[in-house]
Amino acid sequence: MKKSKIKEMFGVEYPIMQGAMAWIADSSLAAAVSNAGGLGIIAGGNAPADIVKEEIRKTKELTNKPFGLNIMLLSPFADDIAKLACDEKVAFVTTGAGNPSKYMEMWKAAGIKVIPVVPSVALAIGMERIGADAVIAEGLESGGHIGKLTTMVLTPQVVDAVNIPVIAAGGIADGRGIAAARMLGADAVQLGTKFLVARECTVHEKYKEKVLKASDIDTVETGRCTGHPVRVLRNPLTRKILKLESEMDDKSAACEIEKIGMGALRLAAREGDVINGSVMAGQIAGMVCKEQTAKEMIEEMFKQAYELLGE
Ligand code: TUI
Repeated sequence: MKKSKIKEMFGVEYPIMQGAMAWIADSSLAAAVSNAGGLGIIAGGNAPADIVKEEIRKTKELTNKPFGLNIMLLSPFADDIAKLACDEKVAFVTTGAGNPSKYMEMWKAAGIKVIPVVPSVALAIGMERIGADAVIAEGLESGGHIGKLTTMVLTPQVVDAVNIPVIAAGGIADGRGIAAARMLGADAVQLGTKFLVARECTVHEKYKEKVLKASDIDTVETGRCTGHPVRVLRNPLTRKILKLESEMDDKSAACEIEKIGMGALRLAAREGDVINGSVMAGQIAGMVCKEQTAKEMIEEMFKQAYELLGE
């Protein structure tokens, strides 16, 4: 892991990216991760371009290290945020929840590195063909919107299928997970749930508390019927959604659940309503038990990973 193409690509100390968590991953967290030697990311989420631009400007004030911008492709503002990446010349973009092909030419022309999240081998191959610089193989252990394969299964298959670096995501929160990802052929890792409880993460304290207290079996998957399933921590909202899903036909349930959607994430992340809000987190939440700075997290995890890997 001491040798990593992602490290070389961006000139950073550690092959680790912070997950792009909508309503959560802002300038404070992104700059902290980049200043600690990793790669911070600002999440565009569903926010309009002027808000995201402000976060990019703040991040530039807080760090002179490279950082990225995530474009959530289901956002009504995805086109604007995609263009913003070029205007602001961020070091790289990551994409989620869809196929970013239509933006590729524009990003490449602007000299921006492009790193899409891929839930399958087919999409990984397609992304490499149109010029992606790396891909993120994100397993269903992750929080938020998820695909159908686990990190353990997806990572090595994507690694075998493409020649660009593969970043493993989903279910990683310590040095053992990082070392395991390396064994699967990953060049780097991406962690979201772990960074939720970083001291620099501005998510509501009640959200942090819920992650810190979670056990191994506390996440559930909701919204399969909408075509955009999400992993969240179990709470009264998820009970309501799961009931809708079991009682209604897929189409009517999807309609109801879509209405609850993004608003619920904002409610939990910003207002701290962890009863009626959507507390997105990965299955590894059970192992995320202490608040630390992003720097402490990264240094502790890599010390362990390098020991295990004998590096
Ligand atoms: O995007 C994520 N995680 C997210 S997005 C999000 S906001 C949201 N909230 C409610 C419903 C939907 C979104 C919260 N968490 N992770 C990356 C990711 N991308 N996971 C899975 C995918 C994905 C799925 C299908 C990427 C590409 C894809 O391609 C389909 C196609 O069009 O080929």
